[in-house]
Amino acid sequence: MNTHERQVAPLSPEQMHQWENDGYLLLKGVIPESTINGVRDSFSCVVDGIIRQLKEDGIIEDEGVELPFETRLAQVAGEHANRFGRSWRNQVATFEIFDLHYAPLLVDAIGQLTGTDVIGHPVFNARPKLPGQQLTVVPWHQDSGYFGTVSETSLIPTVWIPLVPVDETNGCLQVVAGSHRLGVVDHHTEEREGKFLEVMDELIEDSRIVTCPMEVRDALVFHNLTLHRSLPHTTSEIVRWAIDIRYLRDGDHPGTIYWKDPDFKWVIHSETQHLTYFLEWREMW
Ligand SMILES: O=C(O)CCC(=O)C(=O)O
Repeated sequence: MNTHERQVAPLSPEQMHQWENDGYLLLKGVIPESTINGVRDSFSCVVDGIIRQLKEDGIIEDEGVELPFETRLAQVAGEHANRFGRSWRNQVATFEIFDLHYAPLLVDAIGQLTGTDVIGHPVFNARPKLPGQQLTVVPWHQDSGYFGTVSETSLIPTVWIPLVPVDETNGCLQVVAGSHRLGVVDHHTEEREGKFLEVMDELIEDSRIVTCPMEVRDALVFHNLTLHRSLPHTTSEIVRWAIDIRYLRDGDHPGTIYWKDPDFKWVIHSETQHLTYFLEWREMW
């Protein structure tokens, strides 16, 4: 299938109702396996680079080339992985990540949620969360906390996609159902190692917290105003690999994070607008 074609698989009235009421939606099995494998390959290249660097610096000896993607970064780099940041973007601005945004069932769902042509947003993050690592434990926040108050009226759906099965023991996400109706709330920088933005605990309504265990190929879609966090990774040597990507309702303001050319528009699906080529997208990094 051409990457710009899509099947039409509408969300059910119940799913639309859940999106409007709760500000999130768990879509089961919507990412093709081949697409997931492409994303893993992109991340694997970064892991290769990190491990090569640690070897050159004399920090490790064995590069663990025989180890699987799921465990290699934790087993070989361990705590030295912190040096390479809490998430990655430019390092993984590859065709495979571009292509992930075109997963047909996801594009259908986003088109239905926004009610417009499907437009991509410049923010995505590769998120390796290592066992026992504090740096990557993300506290309660709204993505609009990062995008500024201008995003209060914009719709910028986030799609969070794990590359390994996740649950409450290895860093799955939690959302606060209905919190997208709060508007943009105050955020401050946390004291902990990650230095992420966080909101005051008083804003979290315990009875509305939903824990989201997920399988590989699932996608969690949430509103840019929905409060969410990721839990600590307390088990096994498997890295909690995930990626979050974003879309934009056509015509809305993307918030305070722009493309290199602020007039650039990443058109993913449209009957009338020019569809963006990979090389046009790549030039914006
Ligand atoms: O992957 C994580 O640990 C956190 C993800 C997140 O907070 C986000 O995508 O906004």
